[in-house]
Amino acid sequence: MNVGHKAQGASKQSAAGRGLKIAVVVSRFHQKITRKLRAGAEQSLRLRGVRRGDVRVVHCPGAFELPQAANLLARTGAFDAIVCLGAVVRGETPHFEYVSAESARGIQQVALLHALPVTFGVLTTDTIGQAEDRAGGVMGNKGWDAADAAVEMALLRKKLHRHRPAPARRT
Ligand code: INI
Repeated sequence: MNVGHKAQGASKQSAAGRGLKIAVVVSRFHQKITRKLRAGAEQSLRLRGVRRGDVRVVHCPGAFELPQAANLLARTGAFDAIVCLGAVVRGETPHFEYVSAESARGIQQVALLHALPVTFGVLTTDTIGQAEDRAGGVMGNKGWDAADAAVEMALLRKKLHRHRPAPARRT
C-alpha cells in the first residue's frame, strides 16, 4: 500500500524506537481512509525500530470514541505512547464540529491525565477527497506523522523520567 511516507521524512530512519511499546487505536468510521492511516503508522513505527510484536492495534467505532479507547489503553500502563487514527468528514450538520472537537480535546485530556504521549492522527476535512490526499495521497499520510510524533514523545518522556528527583524518603 502506498502510504505516502516519502513526502514526510523517510530520512528519519533509525532504531531509536526499539523496545518501545506502542498502542494504535483505529476508528472504523470511514474505514477506507483509516485503514490507510493505520498502514502509514505501522510503516513509520517499523522504520523507527519499533518491533511488530510491540505494537498493539485496537479498533473503535468512530473518532468520538478514540479518547475513550485511548484512556482504557493508558490505564493498563503497558504502553509508552498511543497513536489515535480517525477521519471526520464535514457533512450537512453540526455533527462534524462536535465529533472533531471532542475527539481532539479528549485525546489531549488523556495524554495530560496519564502523562503519556497520545498523538492525534485524526483527519478533519471538508471532503473525502481531501481525506484521501492525507491518507497516503499527495499530502502525505497523517497516520505516519502521528506515529512519528508518538515515538519522539515516548523517547522524550523516557529521557525526562530518568531526570526525575528521587522520591522523598520516609524517616
Ligand atoms: N465518526 C467519525 O469518525 N467520522 C465522521 O465523519 C463521523 N460523522 O460524520 O458522523 C463520525 N461519527 C460517529 C461518531 O464518531 C461516533 O462513533 C457516534 O456518534 C457514536 O458515539
